[in-house]
Amino acid sequence: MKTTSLNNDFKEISLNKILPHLKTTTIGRHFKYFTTLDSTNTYCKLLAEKNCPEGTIVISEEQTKGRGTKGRIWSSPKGSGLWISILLKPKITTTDISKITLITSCALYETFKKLGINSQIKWPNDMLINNKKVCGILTEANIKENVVNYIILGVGINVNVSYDDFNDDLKPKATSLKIEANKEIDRCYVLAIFLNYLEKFYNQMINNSSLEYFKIYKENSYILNKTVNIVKNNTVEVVQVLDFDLNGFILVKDLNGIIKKISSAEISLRI
Ligand code: BT5
Repeated sequence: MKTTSLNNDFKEISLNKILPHLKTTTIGRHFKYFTTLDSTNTYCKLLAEKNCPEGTIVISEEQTKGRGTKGRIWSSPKGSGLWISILLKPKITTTDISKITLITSCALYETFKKLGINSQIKWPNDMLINNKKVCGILTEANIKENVVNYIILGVGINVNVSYDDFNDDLKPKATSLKIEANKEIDRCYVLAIFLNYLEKFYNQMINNSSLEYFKIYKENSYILNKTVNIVKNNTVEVVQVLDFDLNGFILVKDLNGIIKKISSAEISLRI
């Protein structure tokens, strides 16, 4: 771990404050900490190419080029969020990649619940509190010959981000744990609890031992049974969300009563 002394007014993330709460055997056991990075996902990919072990976590106090999906920007102000990437090497096929995002949502849901905060899972990769986005997930897979080589799981959690830290575009639609709980939250504790749940659901997923996570996913979905707009190639269609499957598809019914399966890769969702 890089031990840089910071002259800032935030409490920096340190392994010493994480370890007392961390119960995992693999995830988070190799820890790379930075004060600034362009993107933790980009750096984690370099580590993956150098054959770093599964569970390696990259954390940065700020990101200068934090990324969302589809080339979008992820705002990552200094010292107030958890901007992290985790290297995973599951033995899964490409059809199972979206399960990683699914279990991550459930781990985040359980983490926030433990803090006394009720959240909702917005398919495919957002967490909401009181209808505002608190967290985003960016799952990037390296695939060779249809087999998953490794996955970089990027997670951005607005922990102590203040309202004023959000730009005008984000102010109406983003929130943080601090805003919702009305108090400063210990980032190290949040991180450890999240990694504990993540490893639990990850093991359930790769061992096929339980579908507990899928139950949590459905019970706390923001879009299940709702009418939503799906945007595809600049056309908007109104549909009702009927169900999810484990491979990241939603089952929807259109206005003509026709039922179809849709993947997040094909569309954007508007509610
Ligand atoms: C996501 O994309 O939500 C995935 C975000 C993943 C960020 C993590 S941080 C660590 C790791 N390293 C990275 O470089 N990335 C990952 P998407 O669903 O495409 O949402 C992007 C949209 O969310 C933006 O277009 C904004 O509207 C909104 N947004 C940006 N920053 C936000 C923030 N801090 N809080 C809430 N919403 C935000």
